[in-house]
Amino acid sequence: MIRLWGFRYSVYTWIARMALAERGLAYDWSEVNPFDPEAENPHPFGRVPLLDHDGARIFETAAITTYLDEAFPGDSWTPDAPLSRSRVTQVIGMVDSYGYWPMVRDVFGPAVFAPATGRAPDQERIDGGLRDSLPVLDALEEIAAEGVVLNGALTRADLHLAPMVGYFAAHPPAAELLGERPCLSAWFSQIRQRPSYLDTQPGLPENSL
Ligand SMILES: N[C@@H](CCC(=O)N[C@@H](CS)C(=O)NCC(=O)O)C(=O)O
Repeated sequence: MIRLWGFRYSVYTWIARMALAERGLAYDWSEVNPFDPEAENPHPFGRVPLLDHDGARIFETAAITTYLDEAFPGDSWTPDAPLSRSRVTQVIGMVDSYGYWPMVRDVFGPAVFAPATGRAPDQERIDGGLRDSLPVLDALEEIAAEGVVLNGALTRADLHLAPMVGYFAAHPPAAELLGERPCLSAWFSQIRQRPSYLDTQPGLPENSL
């Protein structure tokens, strides 16, 4: 039995759900808001997501997608060639270390999510997030242009990156920055059409303004 502990608006949870959808796996869902200090959260660092498969608990989204890749049948999301494998790890590492905070926490959160929940956008934070996203977008554009990964053959790099870019590009000035990077844009316009992406898209809170 598979159970995913996650928060419906969490970008990392979205990655795990997209991977589960790509593998065609059914799972039980436990909603936990990691920003609620009262919430009962099995994750030792108070984050989401966490996957439980027959009692084996896995956290860290890259570990979850690796597990789903290898434990269940389907096309491999890990290429064979050394450079491709390295690029997959590189994209995931860049997203985690340099992309998530500016693209999601500083841009999507204040520019898209906060206004949808009736809170005023913090423009200074958004501007800082847009600025800090630039080197990440440039490095990703270079990787997309090289074509070794982000090239249409699904890898764990695609799964890790698509929800991040999806949230980021929900803010029109961020979408413009993406549009200025043709190879990354072309990659995103393809991956955003996959059923696994569309079917797991979180949307915004229903009590939006
Ligand atoms: N390194 C973790 C990061 C997960 C993460 O940061 N998730 C966010 C939600 S998208 C979270 O739980 N944030 C709660 C917090 O920052 O306190 C992973 O790869 O799963």
